[in-house]
Amino acid sequence: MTLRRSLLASAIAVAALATPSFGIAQTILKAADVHPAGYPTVVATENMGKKLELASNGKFKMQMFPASVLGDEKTMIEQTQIGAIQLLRTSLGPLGSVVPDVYVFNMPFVFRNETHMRAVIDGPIGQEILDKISNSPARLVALAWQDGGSRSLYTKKPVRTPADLKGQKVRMMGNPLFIDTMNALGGNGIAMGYPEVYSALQTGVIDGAENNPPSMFTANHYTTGAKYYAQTNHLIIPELLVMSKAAYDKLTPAEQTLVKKLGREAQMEQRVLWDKSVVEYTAKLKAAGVEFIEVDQKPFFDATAPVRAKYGAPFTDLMARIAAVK
Ligand code: GTR
Repeated sequence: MTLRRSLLASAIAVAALATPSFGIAQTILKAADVHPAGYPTVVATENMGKKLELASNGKFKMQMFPASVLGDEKTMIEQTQIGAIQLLRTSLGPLGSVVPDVYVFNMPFVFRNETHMRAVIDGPIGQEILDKISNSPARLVALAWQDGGSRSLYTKKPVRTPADLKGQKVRMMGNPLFIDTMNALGGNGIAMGYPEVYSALQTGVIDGAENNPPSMFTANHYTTGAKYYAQTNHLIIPELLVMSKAAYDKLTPAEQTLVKKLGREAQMEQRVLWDKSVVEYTAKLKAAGVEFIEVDQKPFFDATAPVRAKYGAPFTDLMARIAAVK
């Protein structure tokens, strides 16, 4: 049994042994995240759990499994689908392979900037995508959005234009759209789970990766020699809090409303924590010697046009609506 599998097994055992509190059986909700304790998504989800415990008089208790202890995102999405994990904070990246409707938010440069992305997810389009996930056969209930900022490239050799990516192996999230994106930019996209990226950078299996500053710092990727951060902002991918449908269906209608309300509060709380963490971790990366390179986004935008054409074909109306959001 691998360490992850045995952790998962003990997590299930903990849930089965849940002790009654206040005279009622207590339900343990296992929550999971690839990020470590203290990361904005983890803190906001934990606080949601505390509020849920209080509002339900102890009927529900959340137990957080951070730092990928239950596996990479793809594995955790599967575990949430089958009900072994009840609450998951995940990027929409790996979810694209499970619910193709979310591809529209996975495309490079589909949002003008983060303000535009927030306006879209806070409005009717954001709700439509949440509903599409919940109504899909994936057995997931999309509770609320989370913020993952903008993803930029970090490599061992500096990148200023797409031509500089030639011959560079760059880790992308597991979703063919992202591999196509990197290949369209001229590099070699390599799909890999988040927990493997650090050692792949260290051993030279890959030459770079792409992410936001808080992830680059907290996952220690900056210590591997990938110290050139080219600010391409090529992907602005909203993140998500999902509940296993198996767990959601066991709730009363009032509890379902409560979980959605608290999910929405977690969204707003995380956003504040997120903005602070981007400032904090950008400063830490710079202090650690990471060179932030300003790049002209236009050649990166132009090179990825075929990806938007290919994956955006089923979403042309929706993309026009997204572009029209101020
Ligand atoms: C982070 C994101 C995670 C995960 C990770 C990755 O920015 O918050 O959910 O998707 O990137 O690159 O795998």
